[in-house]
Amino acid sequence: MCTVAERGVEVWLGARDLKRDGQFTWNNSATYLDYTDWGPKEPNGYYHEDCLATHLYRDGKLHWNDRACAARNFFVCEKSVATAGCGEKLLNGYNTFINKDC
Ligand SMILES: [Ca+2]
Ligand SMILES: [Ca+2]
Repeated sequence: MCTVAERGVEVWLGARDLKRDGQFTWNNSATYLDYTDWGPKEPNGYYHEDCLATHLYRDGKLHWNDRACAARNFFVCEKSVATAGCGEKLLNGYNTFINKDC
């Protein structure tokens, strides 16, 4: 079940901008994001918020937020589509699971 995100809990998504502030790359491939879903006025953390997480905004939906990497969050794991059993297709052809089958 993916109910963690549905309740609005912050979840790490696996990207950061440690090398160049404001230029986020995926942790597993070092490629720049080819899709974004930033919340209003995000990313806003500059040098103090370097990791990508979800956040529940006033529209009632989860969008992206840059957040301090030392913050404690839930996390997602990804599996290739060929071996995936459920989940939401979110990133680069992979199904993303929230704390399930990790
Ligand atoms: Ca930053
Ligand atoms: Ca932020």
